[in-house]
Amino acid sequence: MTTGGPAPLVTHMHIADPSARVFDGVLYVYPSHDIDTDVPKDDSGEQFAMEDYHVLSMQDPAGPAVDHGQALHVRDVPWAERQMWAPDAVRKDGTVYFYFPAKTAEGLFRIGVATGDRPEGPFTPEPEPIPGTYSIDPAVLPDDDGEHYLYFGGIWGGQLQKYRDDVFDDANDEPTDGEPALGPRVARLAPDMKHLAEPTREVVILDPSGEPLRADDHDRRFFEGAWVHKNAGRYYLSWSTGDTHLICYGTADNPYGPFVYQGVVLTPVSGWTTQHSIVEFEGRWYLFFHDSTLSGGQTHLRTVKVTELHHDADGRILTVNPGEL
Ligand code: FUB
Repeated sequence: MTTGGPAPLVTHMHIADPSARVFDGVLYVYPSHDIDTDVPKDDSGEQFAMEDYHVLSMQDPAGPAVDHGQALHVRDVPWAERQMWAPDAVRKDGTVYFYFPAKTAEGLFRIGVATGDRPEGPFTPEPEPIPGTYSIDPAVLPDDDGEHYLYFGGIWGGQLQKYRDDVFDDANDEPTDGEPALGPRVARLAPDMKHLAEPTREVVILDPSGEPLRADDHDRRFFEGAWVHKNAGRYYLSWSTGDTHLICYGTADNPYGPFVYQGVVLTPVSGWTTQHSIVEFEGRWYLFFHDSTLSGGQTHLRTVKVTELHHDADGRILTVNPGEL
């Protein structure tokens, strides 16, 4: 694990899982808001006990970042009980749609949506989670034709391994050995942005040889934190590999995939989790990511950073090594 890198966006609170968006020429960052907790650490991530969200804004990636205060609290979400994990937000026709995962009283992650008039919130949640959604880490691609695609999913604590074809069975588990790895889920959003327009489908990630990545390929297989950006007409899916602490990416010619594995976006940071977003601002690309440097390595107390990201002439992403920043 490495330490160092760029300065934290803010130091007065711990934040993670940054989804960066540009509205009206201003950068907005939608992160998780980490808190300290006595909950014992486990592989299900119970120690990630977040209760609310704050939104940051930046006039420029060089900073400073302004904290706009609490935008949504779990107590105001009728269906949610705990663990407000990685969110995202997009704007359509003047309304900002804020997507977030949280656990119900039954302990199952669902994905909700809340709306507001301003990018910084506050956001008013819908009374029920989005029908047909489950697991964690929602991320929305606003495509050039006006359609929006919702990606989500994460294995282990993110519970994706409990589902097959959108159906939950507690007996389901992560595929093993040579079986194909699970991919994130994707569905086009309905015009109201609060429902799926279609059943979700699995996003398949292929090795360049054409074979699906295998479940035992821990250096490349999808774990959590899907993000899709579009550059020069190509769709780029990037994701965390979880227990090997990489952000990898693949490309496709459409939002559903299959995506073909291309390489590493970000090498391991300080802390167990790694999460990110990729956004274009004033003609340059930026990678927002988190690490645990501010808390001295405590995985559930993270901080968000940003660095410029480069695509080469062939569209390949140049790997970011936090130790070299
Ligand atoms: O922040 C809680 C979870 O940790 C996120 O949902 C995952 O992506 C990982 O960063």
